[in-house]
Amino acid sequence: MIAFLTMICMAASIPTSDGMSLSAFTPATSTSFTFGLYQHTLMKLHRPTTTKTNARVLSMKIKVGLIGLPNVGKSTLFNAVAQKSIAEARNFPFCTIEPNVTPIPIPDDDTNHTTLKKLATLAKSTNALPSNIFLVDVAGLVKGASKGEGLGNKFLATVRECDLIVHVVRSYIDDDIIHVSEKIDPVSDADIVNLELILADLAQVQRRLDNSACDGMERCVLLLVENALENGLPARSLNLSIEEVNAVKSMGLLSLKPMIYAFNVDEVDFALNWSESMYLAGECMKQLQYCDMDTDSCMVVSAKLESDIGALSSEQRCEYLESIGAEFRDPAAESRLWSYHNLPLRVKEVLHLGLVYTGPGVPPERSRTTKAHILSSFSNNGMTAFDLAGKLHGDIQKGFIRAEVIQSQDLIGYENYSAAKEDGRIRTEGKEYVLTNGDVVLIKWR
Ligand SMILES: Nc1nc2c(ncn2[C@@H]2O[C@H](COP(=O)(O)OP(=O)(O)O)[C@@H](O)[C@H]2O)c(=O)[nH]1
Ligand SMILES: [Mg+2]
Repeated sequence: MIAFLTMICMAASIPTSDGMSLSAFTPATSTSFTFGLYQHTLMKLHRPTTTKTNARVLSMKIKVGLIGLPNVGKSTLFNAVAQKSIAEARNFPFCTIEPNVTPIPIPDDDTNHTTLKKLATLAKSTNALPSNIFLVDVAGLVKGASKGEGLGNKFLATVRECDLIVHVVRSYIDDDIIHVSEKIDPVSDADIVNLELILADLAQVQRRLDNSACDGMERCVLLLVENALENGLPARSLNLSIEEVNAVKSMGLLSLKPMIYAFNVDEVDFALNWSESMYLAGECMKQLQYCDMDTDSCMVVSAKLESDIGALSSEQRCEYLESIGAEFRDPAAESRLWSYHNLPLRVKEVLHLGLVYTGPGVPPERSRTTKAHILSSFSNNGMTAFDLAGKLHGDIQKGFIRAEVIQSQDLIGYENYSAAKEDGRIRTEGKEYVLTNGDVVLIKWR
């Protein structure tokens, strides 16, 4: 049980949760960097006082890149999540997407689109459209990618466009699947990838600093970033403010992007020992040299199992899981295992995303769609009712009169929108109103 991660933790002297105490471990270092924790502390002490922790400037279309060494299971995980996500949200609006990019609906909460479904029922909508993030299956990275090895530059350019990185780490044993360094070692694998990201950023930052056009806030931030990178620290560990992130935004710095490690374990570790695997994945993460424990997080996935049985119905999956000894009497607990559900939830949490809804309150003859929209609390200091009007239609924004607002959980308690209105539960807000997670908004326009 817990075959692989236990093995790694043993090698790394990490006590497993059942109390094993283990042998010495010297992490494989592939660089002459010193791990500059003291330097890091000093840098933090000298930061300007305007710093806002973990600021993110997100693109309109949120992209999540799957990265990792070849054969770790990125494409398998991508397919598992894509096939299930598309099956879960059949009534997608049609959208043309490039190959290897798939939309994934963001769940409302830890249940699956329950709020959206309830709102759609209340509004008698025929369409319930979830909001999506986009998962990108990036080509495998190899050592030397920062200098153009493998698909180096193409790989890095794709990742630069992403808002968040899911770093897939091979933690399954299968002698039939080749490993690029012929040895399975999640800690060393993840460090190879992280180091390439740091080296690629360092080269890019130094090129930019050599340019005399780089001045003011941009130069200040890049000097800070250069210092961090030279000490083996990802740029995200600097906790840059919105203004600072904006000053270097166009560079798409790789190590500035938040990272979720996805430890790809085998089906036994996943289905039978999920909690233990999660604990061990966290312990593995602590062994990583180029990781920021304050901002990075981890999850456990089983790409092959998820791709093999992910598209089955919940009952069929439970049957299968029972056949290998795992029991999920509660289907909700079972559905929470899977990456198609967990991954967007983690992304939502890490990027501090919320959801707002439109549709209920619009007369059915005008629209029969209830739609969720992503609310990013870090973008542009929060989305206003006016911004949302612009997302719906240019004319709606131009003719904006006022917004009617009610919290979704409050509205769900009523039979319909009119009943909530008669009960005085609907507030009137102006253009400047900053939306909060769970708001249901009806824009009145001329
Ligand atoms: N045994 C096992 N094989 C896996 C797992 N995930 C991926 N593979 C296999 O590893 C090979 C490479 O997977 P792929 O997803 O293409 O890797 P990528 O290069 O990271 O995209 C395929 O033959 C997969 O079936 C896993 O969790 N367990
Ligand atoms: Mg692949």
